[in-house]
Amino acid sequence: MVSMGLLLAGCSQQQLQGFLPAEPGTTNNTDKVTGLWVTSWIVLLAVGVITWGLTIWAVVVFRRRRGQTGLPVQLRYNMPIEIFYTVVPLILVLGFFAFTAKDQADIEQPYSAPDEVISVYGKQWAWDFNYVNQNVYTAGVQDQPGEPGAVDTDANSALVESQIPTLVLPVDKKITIELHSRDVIHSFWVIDFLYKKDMIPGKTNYMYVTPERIGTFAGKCAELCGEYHSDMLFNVKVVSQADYEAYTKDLADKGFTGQLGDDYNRNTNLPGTVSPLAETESETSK
Ligand SMILES: [Cu+2]
Repeated sequence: MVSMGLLLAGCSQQQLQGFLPAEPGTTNNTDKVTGLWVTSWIVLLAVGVITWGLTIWAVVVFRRRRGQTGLPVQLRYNMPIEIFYTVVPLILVLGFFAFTAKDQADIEQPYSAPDEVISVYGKQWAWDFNYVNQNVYTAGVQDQPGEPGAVDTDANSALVESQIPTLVLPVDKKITIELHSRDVIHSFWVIDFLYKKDMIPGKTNYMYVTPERIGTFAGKCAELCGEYHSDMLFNVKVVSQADYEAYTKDLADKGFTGQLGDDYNRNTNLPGTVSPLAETESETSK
């Protein structure tokens, strides 16, 4: 334990958190995720060291020596070893499962009284953000073919950096994020929040998060969703409550009031929607 402490004392912050991007305390969940990640690696490296050690030991001790011929002594099985390598992995797998399930249940625990509700729509290839409590919104500019833009990985599309949508969130507030899609499956990923979740047409997914660090964090779509998927970027700006109020008030003053709801979805073939063609066909067949 002491040697472990010494070993860890020599580590940089980046190494201590297993090279995950977020700084400690970025959200109420990041330290939990980092802890699970780092502890898993320590356990797995210990398993690795024991396994590599035993392998090298067996290779060296039981190597064929000069003058030896024929096969070595053949063993059918060794009961203690059989039990050891059945029980230990079982304990490891159950342990990983239990700790993961516990952290996941914590992270997925809905807020009974969120301070803010944000309704996000993913669309090819941008984001609409609805600030539900303030009844204001921002509409992301959809990337499209055109002159090459500043952030392009793709020479034929027109997105420029200033057009990347920004989601503004107040610090230290409980936020419920509703995730929707207007067309195909996307995935809402804020890298430094160490969490992402799919946005599925016709279904609402939820994320519950309390941002705890003021700053700007990069977000992107994490589900291949078509030609300009790589330009489906956004920023999350975590600000003070006062700045948040000023931002949403400014949106209201500029006339961005109301919500961009399902009526802008591109899909019309969801369950319960009848195709206009099917209606005329049934009319003519009468
Ligand atoms: Cu996408």
